[in-house]
Amino acid sequence: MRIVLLGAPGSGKGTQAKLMVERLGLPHISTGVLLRNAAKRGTALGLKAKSIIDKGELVPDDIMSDMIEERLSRDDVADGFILDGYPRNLAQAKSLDTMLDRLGQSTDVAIQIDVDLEQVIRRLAKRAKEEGRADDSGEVVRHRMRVYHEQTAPVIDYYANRGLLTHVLGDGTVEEVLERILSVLNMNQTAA
Ligand code: B4P
Repeated sequence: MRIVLLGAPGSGKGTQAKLMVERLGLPHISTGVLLRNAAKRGTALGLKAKSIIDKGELVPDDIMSDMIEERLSRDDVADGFILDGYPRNLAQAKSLDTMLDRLGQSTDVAIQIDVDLEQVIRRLAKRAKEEGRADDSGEVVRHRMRVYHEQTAPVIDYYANRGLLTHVLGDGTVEEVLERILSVLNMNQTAA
């Protein structure tokens, strides 16, 4: 199963993807994690990405498509994946389809996790205190939300128009949200 997780920053994509790995046995591909790991390693790409992430901007599409193409070409994703944080704009959505097409694959479902703005701002403020991520505080969060509404939100319609979109309410505990996701995937029997 090839799953794309969509949602605003702080909606729970990364949190849910980690739990879904245990339940579904699929690899988790997070572009945020790939970028932060590259930054920690101090590669030229990682350092460039860090300066962009810390401002709340999107990393350029060509960097992201190279990164995703390399990751999707590995053997462990042959039977599926949970993609978290990509695509983040329409160009990336089209690019993903082209890449999957070349591999003889396609997206099976896109899950949009819906959470209201106040709640995501509260969650990111809490994470800023706990983990010190530079992009989780103050004006940078507000900018990330603007970028999300302008560039990422249109991706929801892209998948809706292809009949692949399902919405899940992201309010409540992480376990409640996980059960809703497994339920839309018809996997809730395994969640008991
Ligand atoms: P990401 O790492 O994807 O950051 P994120 O959107 O904040 O999501 P994340 O998965 O970390 O957090 P979650 O909502 O699970 O991206 C970071 C940056 O990288 C982007 O801004 C961009 O600059 C760059 N980037 C990444 N992909 C890119 C792309 N494709 N193109 C260009 N640039 C790209 O969790 C947030 C917090 O909420 C956590 O503290 C969690 O514990 C909490 N939480 C989650 N669910 C909860 C619940 N139910 N209740 C209470 N708290 C909850």
